[in-house]
Amino acid sequence: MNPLATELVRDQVAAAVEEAVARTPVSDIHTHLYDPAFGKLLLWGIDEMLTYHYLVAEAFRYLEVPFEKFWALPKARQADLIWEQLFLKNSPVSESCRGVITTLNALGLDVRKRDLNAVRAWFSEWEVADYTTHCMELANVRTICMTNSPFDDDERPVWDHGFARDPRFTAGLRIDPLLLSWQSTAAQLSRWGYDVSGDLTAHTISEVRRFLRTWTERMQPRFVMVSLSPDFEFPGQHECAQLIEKAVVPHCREFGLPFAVMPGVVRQVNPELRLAGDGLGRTDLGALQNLCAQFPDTKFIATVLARENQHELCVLARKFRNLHIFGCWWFLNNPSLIDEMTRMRLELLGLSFTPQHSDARVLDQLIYKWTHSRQVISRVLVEKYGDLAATGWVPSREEIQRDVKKLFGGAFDEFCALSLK
Ligand code: FIX
Ligand code: ZN
Repeated sequence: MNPLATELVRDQVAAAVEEAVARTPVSDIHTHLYDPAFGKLLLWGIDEMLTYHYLVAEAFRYLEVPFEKFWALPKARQADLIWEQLFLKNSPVSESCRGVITTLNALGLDVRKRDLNAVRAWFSEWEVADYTTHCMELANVRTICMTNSPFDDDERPVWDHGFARDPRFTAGLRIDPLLLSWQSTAAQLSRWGYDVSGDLTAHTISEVRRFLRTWTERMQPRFVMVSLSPDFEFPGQHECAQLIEKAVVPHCREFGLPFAVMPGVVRQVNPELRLAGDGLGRTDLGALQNLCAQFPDTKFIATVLARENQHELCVLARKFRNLHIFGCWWFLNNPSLIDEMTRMRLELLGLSFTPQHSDARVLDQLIYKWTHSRQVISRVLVEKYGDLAATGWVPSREEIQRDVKKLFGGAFDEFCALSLK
């Protein structure tokens, strides 16, 4: 093709990609949001956005208030302090701060005024049910996967009591305490009527499986999920590895559910920051490789927290069709890193991965997390399709739409439906 024709084709391809990325609804496969039936557990509104733990960590870069004094304040006063430091005294250029502004702007608020009380007044007019639909429409999110823990004392009673499910919210059965602090969890399971002992005897394992079965039947989750520290080992004699091998993997196989692993988090590096106090470390992905190799008929989905692990994670996914990788998790959810990771994943895995999840903890964050991610994903795809088009393989609008659907949930659904027999 001559250079002018190439340029024209690139423009057409770019327009088709931008349209497909903007218009394709996304299935958000990992969030900390809740079906509105969970009441106060579904966080939303300006004060929740401002006190998001990402912003708390950033505010303490500037704040001179002692930690205990900050935590003793009512949420609105904490939000005032964060607003003052991160938005008024400094420009909100960080990704989390920009996110608040993107969200307010998309909601139609005039951010130029920098008037927090006017923003609060606007939010006070909303009912949560309508607002949920409004945010999902603005973010163009089709389904939201929750993080559901039977060990959460606020959440468990809602499941015990039962509720009419909102079909837009799917569940993810989260089991960190079971795998990461077995001794105290065993005591908890005993109190709930499971006949378990501290030792992982065959009987205890069968009771753990009964626990997993009960909660799987109750929640109907899309997967069973755990976050892991960077030094997680598999196989091993440690309780975590033993429980994975003897209870979780067989359970996932029985129910045809993927086991979602999220290695790399170092919890409570600075406990004074509470939820904002977690850090990260580089994981030895040999453990994940062993899981995939030892259980070829079990599905694993993975997102890993350290940037340094991303290339080897892609290579691992090339080796194991029972591994699906997803998202740019937490400290990776920044445009420069989403760009780098999405590029690398497309180059190594084609369309067989899920580029992003939101990890939203506050409903409104769906808007910015997906707006920002869509911008980056679109930019990377424009380049990739443009390079293809230059060879003469010009992707049609339909092909682009098909591919974007895969990236926004289709590939994940296909992976879940895949037969590994
Ligand atoms: O473990 C997780 O699912 C993490 O995403 C959270 O614990 C973390 O606090 C978070 O919100 C990250 O985005
Ligand atoms: Zn999360």
